[in-house]
Amino acid sequence: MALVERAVAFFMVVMIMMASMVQFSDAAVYKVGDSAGWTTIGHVDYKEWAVTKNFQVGDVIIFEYNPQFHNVMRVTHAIYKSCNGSAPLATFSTGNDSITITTKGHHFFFCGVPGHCQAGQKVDINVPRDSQTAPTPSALTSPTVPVSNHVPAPSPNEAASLITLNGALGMLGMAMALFALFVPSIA
Ligand SMILES: [Cu+2]
Repeated sequence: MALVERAVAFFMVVMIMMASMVQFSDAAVYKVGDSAGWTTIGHVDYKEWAVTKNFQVGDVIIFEYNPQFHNVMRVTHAIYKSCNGSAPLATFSTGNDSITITTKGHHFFFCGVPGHCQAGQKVDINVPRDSQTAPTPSALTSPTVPVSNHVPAPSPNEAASLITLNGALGMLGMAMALFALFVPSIA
């Protein structure tokens, strides 16, 4: 039954490839501040940096800095606005901190070294609730006009799962075609 075993093995490899592609296809890695990194030098505009990105759940945010001079604090919106570093949700201080975004909505970070947040070393990583639609720059720079981009139906979650399903079915079709080509050659 070598044929069946080889066919099964081949099919399992294809299924594993499909699963990994579906799971990781959207993830991206962003280094905060790009080449400037996480710093007060040069007054990097982290707000501008963030609004030009299309963050998604699963993306990895990297803060790169000299840990002698800076750190990273994840904070609430209220703390973010006040730049008060006394009660962060979490503190990172390795100088090369990778943070995976696991939920939609705003993720607020600043440097907890006194004066740095006030000097602009703060960033709001926003994964739009309606994140299947790429946000337009105008929607992000004027957050008081939120609903114009919303698609009424189906709900974003349904749309997202439909798109994922379609992608998976497409892959399955390709796998079946490959399988059909592969089987006669080992017979
Ligand atoms: Cu700092």
